[in-house]
Amino acid sequence: MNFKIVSDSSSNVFTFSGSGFEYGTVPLKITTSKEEFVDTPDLDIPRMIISLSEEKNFSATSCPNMHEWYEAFKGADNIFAITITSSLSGSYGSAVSAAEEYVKDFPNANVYVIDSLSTGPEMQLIIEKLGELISSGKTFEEIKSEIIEYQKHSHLLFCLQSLANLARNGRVSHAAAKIAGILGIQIIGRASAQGTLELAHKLRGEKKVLNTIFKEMEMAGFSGGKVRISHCMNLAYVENLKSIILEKYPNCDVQILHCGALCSYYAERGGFIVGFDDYSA
Ligand code: X90
Repeated sequence: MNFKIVSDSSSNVFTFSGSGFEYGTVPLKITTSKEEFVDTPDLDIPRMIISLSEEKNFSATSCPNMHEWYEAFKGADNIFAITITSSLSGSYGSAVSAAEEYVKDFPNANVYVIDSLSTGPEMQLIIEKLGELISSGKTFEEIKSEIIEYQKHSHLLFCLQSLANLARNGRVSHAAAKIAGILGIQIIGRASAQGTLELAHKLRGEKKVLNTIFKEMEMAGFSGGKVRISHCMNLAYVENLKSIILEKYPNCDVQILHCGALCSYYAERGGFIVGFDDYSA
């Protein structure tokens, strides 16, 4: 029983270890008229952000293809693959095609592809849960049904200062992006149950923004469960969110990560993403 967890790089999780499994990522890519950025852990994100701010003409992203997923599966016979929401990317489709090929070539292998219906830190929660389940010695089928159950209890909120790259790539409307472009306005939104991007508030001022996020978390059922936050060059701000959470739930497990390239590109400088589950601490 040789387990592997493979995620696309939108999870922002590039290294992960535990007993009984291997971990790997497949990168998404960001392309400008001058350069291609491959979302690997050694990529210099601040340099990419600066280069993007100088790029006036063109930028786009692309998801891993089937062969890249297939390569990442190699060597394992019990594979859990996890992708960014299929409503915004072709990553899930590529992973499913790779899984079909893989089980044709290795008939004893099991591959389950999870559509996270989300991205970033909610994927991180799912990866961590998979790690726990594998380490505890459960079977492939048991893990599969427990992870489907866990997904009903995990959530994602985001806070962005610009929607320009989301609009440029057709993921939100230009009208919404215009509002976000007003100086000081921050947009709070969530991943819907269907895995689509849902805009909820436009606000100004750190205190109001952070309190609104915390209120949204509680409205979604948060009561001191696990929290994972990914940010694009905005550590001080998300440290303050962490403090607000810990004030009410002192034992809460809150961890902060940097966004990788894909999430940095779409969240843009100052943006951050919050994943949490609705279990109690
Ligand atoms: O296949 C591709 O080229 C990737 C396209 C990804 C598009 C959107 C990524 C958004 C990342 C923004 C906030 C979180 C939104 C979550 C919605 C489900 C980060």
